[in-house]
Amino acid sequence: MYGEQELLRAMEEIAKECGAIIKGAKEEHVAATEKTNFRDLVTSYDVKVQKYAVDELKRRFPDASFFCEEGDDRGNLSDEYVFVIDPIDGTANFSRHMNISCVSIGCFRLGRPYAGVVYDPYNDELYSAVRGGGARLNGRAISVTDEALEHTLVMIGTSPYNPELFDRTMEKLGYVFPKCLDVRRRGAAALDLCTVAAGRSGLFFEEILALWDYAAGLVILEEAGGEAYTMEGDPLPLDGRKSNIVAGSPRCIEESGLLSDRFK
Ligand code: 2AM
Ligand code: CA
Repeated sequence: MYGEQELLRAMEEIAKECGAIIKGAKEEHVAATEKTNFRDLVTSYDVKVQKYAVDELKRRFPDASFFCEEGDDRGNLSDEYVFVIDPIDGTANFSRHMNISCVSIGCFRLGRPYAGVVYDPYNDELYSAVRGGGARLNGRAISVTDEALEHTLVMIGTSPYNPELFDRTMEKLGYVFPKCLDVRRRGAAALDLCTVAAGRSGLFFEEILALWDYAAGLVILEEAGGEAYTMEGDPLPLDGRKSNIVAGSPRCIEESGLLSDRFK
């Protein structure tokens, strides 16, 4: 068993190093290669950052398993410790120098999300949480907003790899837009979850995400008093299946009506 603070500090240090690698690519031309389709991208930096994170975590926690976006490092999620890693969340942004990307490192313990660290190198913002210990942004405690939905910004994702889901996204967007301050679409789901956790946005939804997109952000969000569900109102799957997501403060989720029968 690893100490909770030892684990969290290591994840934070490694995420910051990963962030330095991501930010260091700023001036270079970063070629993107297509994976499953023309919107599903990988760059040499995704691979490089993931290798750094995995090597460093393996060195410090030799018994841990891994479940990572790039390559086929998909360990058994019910192992005692499993690091769930998205080396660059927001790869399309990264390859276009949009400066809206982050590294996301989650840790499952015996099949449950246990700790999470998300680092945004462009704003030097480090989000972290361990189960039961609250959520922090650069060391300061954060919590979801208690404002009404109409006073909050709503983050959305457009599930670019699955264009067949676009109409559903637009339907929900059309339903929520009149009820909120405005809508934002940034293209980095882990960062969107943390933005909700920090109270900067009240709600986030997207039609399809992978475990590595939400493993870390889920712990941070829940430790900040937020909630996340599938669009059917169930807990998010923790077995590696992709899922849709509605995440927010309890009040904003309720006021959005996204979990009502209308969308079932
Ligand atoms: P990525 O940048 O790591 O690929 C964009 O809508 C956001 O959702 C990004 O965080 C992107 O992750 C993720 N995303 C979009 N479509 C996805 C899919 N089909 N599977 C997994 N993640 C997806
Ligand atoms: Ca990614």
